[in-house]
Amino acid sequence: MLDAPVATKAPPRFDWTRAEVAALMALPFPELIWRAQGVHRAWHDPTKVQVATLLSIKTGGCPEDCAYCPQSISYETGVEASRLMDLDEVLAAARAAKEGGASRFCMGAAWRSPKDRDIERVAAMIAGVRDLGLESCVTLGMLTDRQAHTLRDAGLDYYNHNLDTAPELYGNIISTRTYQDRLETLGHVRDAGIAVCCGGIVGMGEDADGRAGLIASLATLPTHPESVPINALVRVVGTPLADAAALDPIDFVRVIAAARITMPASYVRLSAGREAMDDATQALCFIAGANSIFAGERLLTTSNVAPPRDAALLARLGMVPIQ
Ligand code: SAM
Ligand code: DTB
Ligand code: SF4
Repeated sequence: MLDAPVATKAPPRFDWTRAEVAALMALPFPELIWRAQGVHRAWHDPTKVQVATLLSIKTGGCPEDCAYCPQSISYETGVEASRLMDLDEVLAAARAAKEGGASRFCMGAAWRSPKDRDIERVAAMIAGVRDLGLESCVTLGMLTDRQAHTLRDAGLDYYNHNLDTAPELYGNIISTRTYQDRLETLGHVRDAGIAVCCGGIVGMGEDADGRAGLIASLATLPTHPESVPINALVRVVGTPLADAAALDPIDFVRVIAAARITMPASYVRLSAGREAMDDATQALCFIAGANSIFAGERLLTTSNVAPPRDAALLARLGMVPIQ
């Protein structure tokens, strides 16, 4: 287990077993980081980080019951439901994100699945974002094959749809859809030729084996997601997971390292939960192979790291955004 070569670009594997991922994650921390660094440096420039900005284009009132989510109608979280934003407002936010240094603009909607008329409106947003010279990503819930093609025709670069947790834990977190539903949408997105952004959330009460199950599920998809967001649960008052025990930061870094090793070509995104992390933990995540972040005052409904703190951290680490 300990004698992996450093900085060789071995072809990605798609046959990771959960036991292998669990064993990787359980390595002595210096050994795990050494392996993750070897893979990271073979595939990526370790000084560069991709910066994406998020906008909630349709907030709250979601009929799904995801136990972590402040936007579900099932929970009293104080998030006010709103309708789909107008094109002009969305493009103004995209322009501001670009001026703030973002290279990708991600739009999220609190839908179980979009209606066809919603897809037409989102397609116009995607085209507008592309015209600004930004990459686009949307997350709209479950898609049909036809809807995925419409989004691709509008120029969509990435679709975000997370597996969220290990297959056997999914039913504890969400009762209104299945793991198989998620896999089907991911298949439609992939078949339409859109790059896949797919990851999960840790710190929802799962154990190390559950975290290994999530990473093994992602790393055994027929093609690795081009982007793998690893979210640390943002514990929102009113959701069933408001009082979940905080995850040990070292265990979080272990998940990042396992994602990096098993999905070498992918962007591994240090996603939600950064605001509650100290700078040293974030630095360890970058060392373990994270090379993408969400920047900006807000995630979707919750707050994010203040931009000056991000700028100061990247400067201290000598890291620069990918343009
Ligand atoms: N409704 C769509 C869906 O679920 O696919 C798109 C929006 S949904 C808010 C996007 C992702 O945000 C979820 O899959 C989940 O991984 C993440 N997320 C939501 N609430 C979160 C929280 N409290 N902490 C961390 N991640 C969260
Ligand atoms: C993802 O994996 N994380 C982002 C993005 N994809 C859409 C969303 C995080 C949301 C955190 C809770 C909120 O702000 O509502
Ligand atoms: Fe709805 Fe997405 Fe939140 Fe689940 S995660 S409640 S599907 S907005």
